Amino acid sequence: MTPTITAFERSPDGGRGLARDMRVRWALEEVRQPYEVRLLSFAALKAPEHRALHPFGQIPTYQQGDLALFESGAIVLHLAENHAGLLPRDPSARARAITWMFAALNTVEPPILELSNAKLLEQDQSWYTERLPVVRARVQARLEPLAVHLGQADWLDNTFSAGDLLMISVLLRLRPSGMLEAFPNLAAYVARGEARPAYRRAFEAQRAVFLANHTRD
Ligand code: GTB
Repeated sequence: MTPTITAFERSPDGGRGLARDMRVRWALEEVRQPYEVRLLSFAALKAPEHRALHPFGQIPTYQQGDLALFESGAIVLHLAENHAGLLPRDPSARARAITWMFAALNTVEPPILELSNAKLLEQDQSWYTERLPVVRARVQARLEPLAVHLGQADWLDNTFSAGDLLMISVLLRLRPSGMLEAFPNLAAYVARGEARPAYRRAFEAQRAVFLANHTRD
């Protein structure tokens, strides 16, 4: 049965692939699973019908038959566990790849999100310019050891996995800050992810939604 995911009808990311349906689309493309997309307005996100699928009233969700999931990380893990291509078969390598999925979402993403939120929501606060270097330093404190770990390798643990998919998705959110450029190996790692055919297909699919809604205005 073809799964259905949800995405923004009008994504505030302007078609740059930064909303979290993108990581689910990318995973679906990596495992070659066709999918459908149900687009939601901001009002529809908070309606009871959607909250029945996603208690927090957000995107993305994933439905396939009787199964309904929310949380992009859980959806990517579900896809990785049920299709070949996103997790190694060797149990230890598999556990390490899942560790990197958690590292992306639990350790690296929070300070990046804090930086995005500061820029988006706090610019007019009197304390903004004082706080910004503190928030940037927290991001830096995650990028430095990540860059050391990656070194000159292509991927975090030998072969491309769902850990890389999530880590690259998280790092992409940093691009407007210019902070990635200080780490050429991380910038190259992100570019390597973006160059994957599955990423390109996912990116074009989410961008097509933005362009369709944009030209209708
Ligand atoms: N932990 C959840 C997950 O990983 O699935 C978080 C889901 C989430 O934050 N969803 C956001 C949402 O639905 C969209 S992705 N927001 C609406 C709401 O909460 O009412 C976050 C996002 C939004 C915008 C940009 N952007 O403009 O660049 C990037 C990312």
